[in-house]
Amino acid sequence: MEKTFIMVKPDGVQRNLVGDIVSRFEKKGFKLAGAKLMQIPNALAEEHYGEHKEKPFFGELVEFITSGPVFAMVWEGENVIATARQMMGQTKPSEAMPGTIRGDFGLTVGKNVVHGSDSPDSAEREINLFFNQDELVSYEKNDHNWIY
Ligand code: DAT
Ligand code: MG
Repeated sequence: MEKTFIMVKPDGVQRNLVGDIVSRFEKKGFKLAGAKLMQIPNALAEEHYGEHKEKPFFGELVEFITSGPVFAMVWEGENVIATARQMMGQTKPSEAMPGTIRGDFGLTVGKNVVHGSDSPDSAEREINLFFNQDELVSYEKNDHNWIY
């Protein structure tokens, strides 16, 4: 089953949105495969956001994502990568639809509450960056046959 990397950013943790965000993915029917509260070291932040290294906002982005604890998660399910991006909403909260995480909780592009992998390649890369294999749990859930 497909997996994706989702992270509540420091603003989301400070604003007490971890529970709501976890709840949205749970209720949708996705399965949690791993989760941890962590402080991102600078090197990991730079690697995670490596694709944006040349952008003018890179320094600000690294500073923000390392500014406080994040809640890192791996979620599993059919089409979870694309569906999670839909549930997050557009990068700019002003363009994110109501009902999405960013649409409901964000006001600025810098502090947009949540990160989610944007493709199968980045999901694999980001899961491996943030989680060791032994931190991911493979298990069966009783609601499986009510969702699939
Ligand atoms: P996303 O997080 O939706 O995948 P992205 O990969 O383009 O968006 O950018 C990563 C993060 O960088 C984004 O969540 C917020 C920040 N960011 C993007 N564009 C920005 C901009 N123009 N000014 C400031 N921060 C920006
Ligand atoms: Mg991105």
